[in-house]
Amino acid sequence: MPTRYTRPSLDFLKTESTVLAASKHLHAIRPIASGYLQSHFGFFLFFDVTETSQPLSILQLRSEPRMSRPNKSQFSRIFTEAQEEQFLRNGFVKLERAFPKKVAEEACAILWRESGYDPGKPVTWTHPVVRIGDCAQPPFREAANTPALRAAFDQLVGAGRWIPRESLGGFPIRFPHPDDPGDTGWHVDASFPPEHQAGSYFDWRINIESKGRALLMLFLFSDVTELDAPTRIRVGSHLRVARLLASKGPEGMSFVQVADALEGTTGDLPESTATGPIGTVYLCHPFLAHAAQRHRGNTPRFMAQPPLYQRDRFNLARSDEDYSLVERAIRLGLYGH
Ligand SMILES: O=C(O)CCC(=O)C(=O)O
Repeated sequence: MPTRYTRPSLDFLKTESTVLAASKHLHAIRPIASGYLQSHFGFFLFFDVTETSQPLSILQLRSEPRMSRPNKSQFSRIFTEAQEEQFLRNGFVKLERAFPKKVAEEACAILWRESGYDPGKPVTWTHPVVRIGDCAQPPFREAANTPALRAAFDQLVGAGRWIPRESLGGFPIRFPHPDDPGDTGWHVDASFPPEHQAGSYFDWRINIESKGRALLMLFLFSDVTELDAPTRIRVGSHLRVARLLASKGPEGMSFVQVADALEGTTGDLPESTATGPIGTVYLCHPFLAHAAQRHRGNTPRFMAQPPLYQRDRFNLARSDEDYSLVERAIRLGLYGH
C-alpha cells in the first residue's frame, strides 16, 4: 500500500457508526479533499476528524464578529486586470510570496515530525505519499491569513463573502519514491454532503452554485519544480464543469460522477502544473479539474490544498450584477460572457 496516513486511522473512520455519527454532525467534520480511497480512480479519501475541528457556525462567531461588510473601495487590489482575466478564462491565478518562507519552514518542521520520517535520511521515506491530518498550529493559521491572501480572497470572492481559515486542512506530502502513489486521478473537489446519506467523501457533492466552497487553494510549503510532483491542472476546465453541473440543479453531482465525466468533458484541454517557490499559493476556481502526479525529483513536496469557505452562497443572478470573479467565471462557462 503506497500511501501512508497519520492520524486518524482509516479503520476508525470506515465504521458505519462513525459515518452515521458523522452525518449527524457534518458541519463538524472537514473532509480532506485530497484523501480519496477508491481503486477505480486511483483516489484515496477519508474524513478528517480532529480535536481542532469546529462547527462552521462557531468558526464564524469566533473569527468574524458580525460587522458591516466593506464596500468595494475599502479593499486593496492585488491582481492586475490581466490576472483577473486569467482567473476567469484559465480557472486559476498564481500568487508568489503569499506567505513568508520562515512560516513555511516552521510548518514543515511540524509536518516532518508528524510524518515520522527523518528529513536527513531518505532511506526512511518509505511511501510515495504521506497524508497528514488537518493542521491548525500557529504557522498554518498564519500562512492562511496574510494580508496578501486576504486581499486576494476579497478580489476573487468578494469582500465580506468568505470565512477566514483557522487551519490549512490536510497535507499530502509527496516523496521521491519508485512506487506509484495510487492517487493521481483527475477530479474536482466536492464541497457539500448529500442530504440523506454520506457513505464516504465519494458521495459528497458539487453543484452549480459551488455550495460550501468559494475556492480551491494550493499552498506550496516547499520549492516545487516540474520534477517535484506539482499538481496538474486542466486549464479552463472550470468552464466546462460549470456546463456539466448546470442541468443538475441544487443537488448537483457526486464527486465520483464528476470524476467519471471529466475525461470526456475536459480531457482535450491543455495542462499546467502548480510549480513555484516556497510561499506561492495558487488560487483556483472551485470547479477546476486537477490531479496529483508521481514525484521525480529529490526533495519532498509539501503542499496544503484547503478550500476557502463561503460566507453566503454564490448568487448567479444578482439584481445589482455585483458578481464576484468566481461567480463571473461560472457565468462565463454557462453563457459565454
Ligand atoms: O497532491 C497533489 O498534487 C494534489 C492532490 C489532490 O488534488 C487531492 O488529493 O485532492
